[in-house]
Amino acid sequence: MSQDKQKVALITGITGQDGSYLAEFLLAKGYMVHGIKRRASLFNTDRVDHIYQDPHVSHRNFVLHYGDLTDSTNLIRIVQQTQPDEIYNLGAQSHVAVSFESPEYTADVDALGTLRLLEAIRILGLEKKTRFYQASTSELYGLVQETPQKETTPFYPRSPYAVAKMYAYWITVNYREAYGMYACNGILFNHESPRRGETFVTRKVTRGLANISQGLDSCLYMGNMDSLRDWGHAHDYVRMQWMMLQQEQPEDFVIATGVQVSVREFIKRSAARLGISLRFEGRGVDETGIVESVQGDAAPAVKAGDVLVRVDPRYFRPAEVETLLGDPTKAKEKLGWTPQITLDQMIEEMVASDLEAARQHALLKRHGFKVAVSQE
Ligand code: NDP
Ligand code: GDR
Repeated sequence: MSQDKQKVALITGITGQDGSYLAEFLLAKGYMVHGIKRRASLFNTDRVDHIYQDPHVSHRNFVLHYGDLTDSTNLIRIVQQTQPDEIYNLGAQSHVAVSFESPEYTADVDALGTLRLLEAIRILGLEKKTRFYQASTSELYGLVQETPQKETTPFYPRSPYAVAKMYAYWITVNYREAYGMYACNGILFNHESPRRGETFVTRKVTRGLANISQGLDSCLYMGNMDSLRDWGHAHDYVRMQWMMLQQEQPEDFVIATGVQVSVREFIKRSAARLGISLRFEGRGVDETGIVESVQGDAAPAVKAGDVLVRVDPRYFRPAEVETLLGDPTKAKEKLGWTPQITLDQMIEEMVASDLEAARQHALLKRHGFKVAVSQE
């Protein structure tokens, strides 16, 4: 890329899990990276602080702009100023359970936000210059019609989030067909990392168990542990987001590992990384995860017989997506993409990161400082 003109990318949702990994990835490829961050009353750039560049230095290749997917004029102005070669639309109200609480806002951001960005490209006459990536989701399959799910599997969304993302999926396809835009959907199955938001199930589990192991908390309260997911690592998935925009023709791809485990199994494996062996007893709201044994002094605050996991129906969803399993054959065959990080490696990384934080918090607590460990 050194002799070529430097490519410019604009990322919405840059302060989120995927946005932060994608920004790192594009910077390493020599891109000029612009990102949209929301105004908040507290700093909200934790995930990108390590790549932040002081606005007072010249020749920055990482710039953040205040903005919001609900604000058309702001989006048009940022796209006009940055003239991106590639837009990655990762911004969203991305929590499925929260979308039942705030359905209208979710639709505004996740569905209409996508339309606003596509319109910004069109209004500015950038249809032939700017390539567009839409963060579509396995939640589109919802009540699954076929297993495993692939690009041709019919959609059956089961939440306001998924319905909003369905609009975003089709408006992306529609602008590609209607205006010849290079616009495509990555239908990504769940992907996690140590940067995953604390209220998504994997991070809730690794963080919660790490806190319990250090005596900062006593029990993890969970929803539907029968739920089955195909979990990959965000690091592998953002690489694929970029690959999708480097093809001759825009196409939609399923990105998944092809391996499925239950929430319960994820909890067991995470506990095992902390040296805790868990047995699950009961069913439904009576189900508990009981400590069978603890390896050496691996989890100093835990002993055999402790109940570490209980079910709280508060975390059940009005309509649940019980099972998701992706078939990434098209991505493998057409783009040569395969995930490189296994589920167990990812669990190891997430547990290690949360354990380090828990140990620091435990130390602070021992010295009389107040430490917040809430699960939500
Ligand atoms: P996160 O929740 O970690 O990040 C979402 C980002 O969107 C944050 O930067 C957030 O800002 C921003 N955002 C929220 N509302 C607005 C708004 N109104 N205007 C502008 N930005 C907004 O999500 P992930 O990184 O995990 O996911 C990235 C995208 O991929 C999302 O669209 C998600 O729906 C989708 N997706 C995710 C999958 C996953 O398993 N992670 C799987 C499939 C799809 P702030 O930091 O201020 O909250
Ligand atoms: P999901 O992820 O809804 O698949 O959406 P989440 O981690 O929230 O839930 C996965 C499954 O775990 C069950 N579950 C719980 N979930 C949470 N959050 N908290 C709990 O206590 C709990 N107990 C059980 C859920 O019911 C569900 O079945 C994620 C998001 O990143 C979306 O943006 C993305 O589109 C999809 O993945 C693919």
